Amino acid sequence: MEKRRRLILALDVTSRAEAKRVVDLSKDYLDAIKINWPLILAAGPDIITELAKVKDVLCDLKIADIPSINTLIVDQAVKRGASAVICHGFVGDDSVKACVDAAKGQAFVVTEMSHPGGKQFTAPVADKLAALAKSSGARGIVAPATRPERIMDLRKIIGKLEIISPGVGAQGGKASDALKAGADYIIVGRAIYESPDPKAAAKALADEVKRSI
Ligand code: 3DU
Repeated sequence: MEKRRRLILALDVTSRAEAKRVVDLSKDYLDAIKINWPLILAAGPDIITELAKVKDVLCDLKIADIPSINTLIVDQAVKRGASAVICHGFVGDDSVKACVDAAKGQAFVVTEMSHPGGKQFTAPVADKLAALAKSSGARGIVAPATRPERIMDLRKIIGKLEIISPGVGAQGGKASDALKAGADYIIVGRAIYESPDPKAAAKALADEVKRSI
């Protein structure tokens, strides 16, 4: 995943045709495409391979199982062309290590989640989850654009690891705030794919990124 445009599209649409439409319109402004269960279940896992021909694909499966199953899940994603995966850390260091090993280091660990409920269980242990990402050899963490002050806190724990940050747009976070707080990439879904003009929406975000870094 190159680090040029700093924008990752969260492609949470539920048809192959819509996925293709949004990607065609926005691809010039993206470093990667993040896909999650809605699109994988709707279009089938080969969508990973198809999208990987256009951009790096980050598989946001929020993997949270025992180590042996985590390995199987990541192997399947990588076999289909995923460049990186996202896993949960609350399942413990052995489970995270299984993801990191299977992804050859290209794994991101979820810390404090960006939605209001993220404060309930993930926020109190987010610092530990970030430390776990670091000790496991993960590439980085997922941290909330809705709470830029937490991005700053978590950065102190992870050092040079990367921060990818969802919560911009539909969830109320601002790209510029997240980037200024130390995020390496912003993750944006609805603000692009639900826009009447996804190309203009992606360009506006790309312009905001340029002004913020
Ligand atoms: O709110 P948006 O439509 O921009 O989508 C956000 C994406 O980021 C979505 O795919 C969701 O699964 C993911 N995500 C969060 O929103 C919050 C997290 O803490 C972690 C991932």
